[in-house]
Amino acid sequence: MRLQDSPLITHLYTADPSAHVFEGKVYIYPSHDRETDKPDNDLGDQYDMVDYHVFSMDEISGQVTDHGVALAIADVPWASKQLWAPDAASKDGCYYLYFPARDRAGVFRIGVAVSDRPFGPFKAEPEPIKESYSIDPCSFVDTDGRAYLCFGGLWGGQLQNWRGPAFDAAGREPAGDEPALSPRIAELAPDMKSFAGPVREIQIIDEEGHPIRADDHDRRFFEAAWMHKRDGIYYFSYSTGNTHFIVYATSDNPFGPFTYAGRLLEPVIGWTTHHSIVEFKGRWYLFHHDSSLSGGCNHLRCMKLKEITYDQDGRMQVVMPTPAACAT
Ligand code: FUB
Repeated sequence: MRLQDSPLITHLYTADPSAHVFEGKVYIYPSHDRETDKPDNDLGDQYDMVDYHVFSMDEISGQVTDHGVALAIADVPWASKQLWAPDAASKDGCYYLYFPARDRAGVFRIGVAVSDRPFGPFKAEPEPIKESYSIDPCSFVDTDGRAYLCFGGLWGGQLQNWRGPAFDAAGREPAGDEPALSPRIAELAPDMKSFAGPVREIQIIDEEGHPIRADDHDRRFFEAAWMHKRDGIYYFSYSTGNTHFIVYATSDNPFGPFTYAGRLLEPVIGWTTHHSIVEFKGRWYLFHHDSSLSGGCNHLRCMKLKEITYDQDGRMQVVMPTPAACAT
């Protein structure tokens, strides 16, 4: 079976799909894009989302069920605007939705909301996760049961404002041969609602062990962190932002360092690119988005699905689908 290159759903605009297998189904936790009159700028004001829907599939290529609004910004006591890319995790029969939003001071923080069902509705905690900041949370539960939250994103995602212990409104990206900004990781406490340890930087290095440079735009981290594990190898994948690639790096430790390993996805229609990787029934899949459904509007995106294969050395390759009209 070759997957079709068509949007998973067309009745809503959706982006940043984080996929997980819960209770034998694939659940997808995307951003819910909407029309807005906000200006399209490098800070991402046009990504002015106000709620999340959760989707599920019993089978890959099967029907996609929309479970409706799982969380609305009006029900998040600390948030002011911009519900950006979320993720979810499960532990002991509870489900945790991790999401970034700007607080009342305009600073991105990461919140958590809880439900006893994978599709919600979720109830938000009254405050964001202490010591969290920036955007694009990715939860990763290891085979030993320890759970982690990776996060971070440049420009509108404000990672450049966190080069010290506090938010610095004048913070700038490093430049030239300085090390690029690193994504962040913290271990989650047993309650899944707080950090058990300090926020650490995930170092991404090249084949020679040098940190990826700030001016290496084809390989440096920008946003859209995702972590998964296969055959004992930790894979950390991410968007390179203004060069629009999804790339990945590997390590033997979730804290890194991760060695750059290659490119997964070429630029798609639209400025942003963001993905997740999940195993379902023995096969691996890439969920991602592009802006094809809106004819290329950057902030009106649609979720798509592709298969991933691994070679004998664990290198990943995305199987590009046949055009929709020809797919069998
Ligand atoms: O959807 C809003 C933002 O766009 C996400 O947080 C980024 O990863 C980018 O996809």
